[in-house]
Amino acid sequence: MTKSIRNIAIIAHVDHGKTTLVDAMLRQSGIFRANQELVERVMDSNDLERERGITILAKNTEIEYQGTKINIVDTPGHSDFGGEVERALRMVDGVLVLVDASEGPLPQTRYVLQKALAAKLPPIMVLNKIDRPDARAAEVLDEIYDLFIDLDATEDQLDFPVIYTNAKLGVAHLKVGDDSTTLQPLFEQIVKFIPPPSGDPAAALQIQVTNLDYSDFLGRLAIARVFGGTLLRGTEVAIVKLDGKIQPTKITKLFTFRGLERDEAEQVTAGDIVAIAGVEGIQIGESITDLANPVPLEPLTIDEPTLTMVFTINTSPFAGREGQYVTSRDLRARLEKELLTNVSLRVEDTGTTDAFRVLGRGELQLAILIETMRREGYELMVGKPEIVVRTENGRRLEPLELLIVDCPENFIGIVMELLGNRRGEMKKMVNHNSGRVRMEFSIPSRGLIGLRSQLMTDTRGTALIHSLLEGWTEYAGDMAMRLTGALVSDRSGVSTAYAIWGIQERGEMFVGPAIEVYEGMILGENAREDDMNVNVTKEKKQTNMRSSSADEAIRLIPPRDMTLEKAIEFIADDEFVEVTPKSIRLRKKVLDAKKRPKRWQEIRASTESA
Ligand SMILES: Nc1nc2c(ncn2[C@@H]2O[C@H](COP(=O)(O)OP(=O)(O)OP(=O)(O)O)[C@@H](O)[C@H]2O)c(=O)[nH]1
Ligand SMILES: [Mg+2]
Repeated sequence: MTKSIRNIAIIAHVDHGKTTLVDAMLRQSGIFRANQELVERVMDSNDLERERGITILAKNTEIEYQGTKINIVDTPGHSDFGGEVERALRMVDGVLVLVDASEGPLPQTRYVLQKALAAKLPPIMVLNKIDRPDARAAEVLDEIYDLFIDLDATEDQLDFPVIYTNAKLGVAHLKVGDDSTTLQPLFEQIVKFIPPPSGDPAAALQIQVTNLDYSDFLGRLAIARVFGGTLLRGTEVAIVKLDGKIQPTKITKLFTFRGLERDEAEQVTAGDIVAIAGVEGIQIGESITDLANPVPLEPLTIDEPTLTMVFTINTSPFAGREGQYVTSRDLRARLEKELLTNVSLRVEDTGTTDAFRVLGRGELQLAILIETMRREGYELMVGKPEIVVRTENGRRLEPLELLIVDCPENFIGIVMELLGNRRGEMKKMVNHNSGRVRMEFSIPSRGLIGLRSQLMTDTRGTALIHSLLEGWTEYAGDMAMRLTGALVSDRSGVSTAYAIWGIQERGEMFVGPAIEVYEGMILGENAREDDMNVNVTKEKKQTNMRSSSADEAIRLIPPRDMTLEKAIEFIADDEFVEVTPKSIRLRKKVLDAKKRPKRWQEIRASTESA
């Protein structure tokens, strides 16, 4: 009586339309009432996903097509969340590889395809956004074949079906321009081409956890794939921990997916994707098997983190004013909780109990974690992101990226110079004769820190950049860092318009008037290379004499809005970003101006000793 099942993941480069396609699939599967109001990109359900319009976490859903149950995992396309894709691939038997019919394959297309091919998952190629006026489906398909060949795909793997879609309208075509008006051709290909899950319902129980969820009533829920056997509600089973230890437990509830809902089930069988309650303490990658005959599955292994940032308790003079959780114990507990679900993150202790080294895949991944924490009421400080360096056989190695920059022709020179300073090496340049060029560089990951904002400034917001971890390379030596110093407050007080008016010609301000400041807080970017201490609290002297200059109207330039990501990109080694639920402040690590080493002396000394 087991229904026919297909398990698929949708993978692609960022923004190529995965979540939009899942929307259309859900709508057309008849799972919603005809008049049911649905938000756009319904799977992007958490606040930060909706605000930013990107997917951060991989999520499961399910649809029915002519009696076949199709479990779908929507995955994020941004490279910082690649760990989500790696773990989603463990759940499925095939993938939809989406490619924007105008942009073509980009670095994350390569990354996810490589992972899918390595896992021997058959791909269906979906060329999306065929409605774009600049769509070039035929050319893009050629680029995709080239990519497969480049990735050493086997003959079989090259034999993939191709579907052309407009995910926004919910239309799929087998040939560009055929008369289809629905996604039916896509559903058909999924059922026809993606193999049904293997696994025998009568075999020994083998389940692997690939995600965690939490319910107030049921506690921890394991989202898992049943690889073999049948699991009945209420049975005693064994959790095989990552270290091989066995923990007996009783399954209290079982759920299968249906659209955006979950249905309670009495039993689940090999092939299905399920949510399981009664597994307190279970972790991602662990197995659930028979108690009498435990046969655990291989634990999940995923790529190592490449970027690290130190998270510290807030030691600023304003600490504890705006947040609820401020102690090192709070910070530790929160980071440990994050590790349960965020498989690509690591946390290490440092020499002190007040600071933790957090390792991840990129600046955005860590910024999302920090933003989530501040919304939950945490206060903390973070230091400049650093690249993870490895030593192998006495050689110092650092991660290397493939970087693609797409920009208007007239910025080629500027982009090349900027990347040259960051030890980027140009490998290829393609001109599609659209006025824009696409350049490929090989560059140490270090060179990407803070690159995005600088590139945006230098190309007036027109450049698109994408990167992909390529491997490890010999440490490339020093790299140009921020060339400017900071404008630093020399005292505590409240900023005044009059004082800012006097300071603003020195550089660019980050604070406006009537802001409370403290000694050592960064007020702006100095135009020169050293730091400058300034008094931003100065009041205008009252005077009886009228002078034309004193009465000159005070014109303030609006301060640069330092978002969390901009602040993280900006800070130097001797600076922190202070994060609270209400504020983002930048500060020097040493607040006392008299004790603070001069920035350049300090940095030179540290690079000489390294
Ligand atoms: N013109 C056009 N736009 C589309 C189509 N499909 C998606 N889009 C738009 O592309 C943008 C990105 O869509 P998403 O569905 O969020 O892309 P995604 O692949 O899920 O993005 P990430 O999860 O962040 O990697 C949105 O503005 C969509 O409206 C399409 O077929 N045609
Ligand atoms: Mg998405």
